[in-house]
Amino acid sequence: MNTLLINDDAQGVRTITLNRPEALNAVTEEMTSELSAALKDAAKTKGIRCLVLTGAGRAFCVGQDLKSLRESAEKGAPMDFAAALRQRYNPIIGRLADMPMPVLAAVNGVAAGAGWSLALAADLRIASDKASFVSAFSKIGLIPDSGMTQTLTRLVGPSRALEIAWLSDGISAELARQWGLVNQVVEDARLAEATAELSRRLAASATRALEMTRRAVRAALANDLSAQLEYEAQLQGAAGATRDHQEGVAAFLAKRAPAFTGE
Ligand code: LHQ
Repeated sequence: MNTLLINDDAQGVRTITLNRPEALNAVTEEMTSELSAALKDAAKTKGIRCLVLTGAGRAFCVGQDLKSLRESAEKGAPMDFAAALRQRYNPIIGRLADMPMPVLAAVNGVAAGAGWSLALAADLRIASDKASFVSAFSKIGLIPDSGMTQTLTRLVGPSRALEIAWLSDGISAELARQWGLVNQVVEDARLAEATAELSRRLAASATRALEMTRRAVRAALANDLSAQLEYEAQLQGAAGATRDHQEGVAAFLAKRAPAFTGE
């Protein structure tokens, strides 16, 4: 992996670090291909119970590398945007949304363009107080992509989503927290520690129930009440058949901490 660093800890947390700090982790073809492969691998590797996505250096990720975009145009092979999204960016967003474990974005610095879309595709976001968020697309005559028109709209509603997208003003970590765009803001020096704390807590949980909870919460945005009640019944049928459910009940009755295994 040239553009990513991948690290596993003993608690079941895998951290994928976007690693082109000299270019603020701008996204290249190599990065989308490596990230796609890394997500595929994380999804099928037993024992990974929380995935953390973060960036090396002062940025989280600034989206498509505009320098490489211009270079391809100058070489007479301009990027086909629709194809780039369909073949490279969208599969990454789809994979992130369907990971079998919680996905946490640890936003260490600026997140712009599709870099912000990546953070929005995570389940939860923890941000350094030095992080900031900027849609940026409008400044180069594009529309928000890589899921942002949906993820952003669902978090803040259509009017604020349009304000953010049209104006592309930088949003501080604290304002992002107030608007529900990030779950936690911590002092920059504490980001690694706070991320480890939260990700390990998630990794120690009943992983399959967390994944099914995500499915239910997502479905709730589209379902009416009776469809949602039925979906909950189906998912609870599956959750009730897990080993972790047995362990949770046994631990409760024995007044001890549960030892969930993710099964
Ligand atoms: C960059 C970039 C960058 C290259 C900063 N590329 N060098 C995908 C495919 C198909 C179709 C289209 O859509 C997409 C998805 C997309 O993501 S499109 C949106 C792409 N991203 C942007 O438009 C963000 C552009 N960058 C910015 O607005 C600012 O740089 C931000 C707000 C991120 C950071 O601002 P500052 O902290 O003030 O830093 P800076 O602007 O001074 O940038 C530092 C360097 O990083 C600078 O290079 P230099 O050689 O002068 O030091 C920038 O050119 C470079 N850089 N973003 N995306």
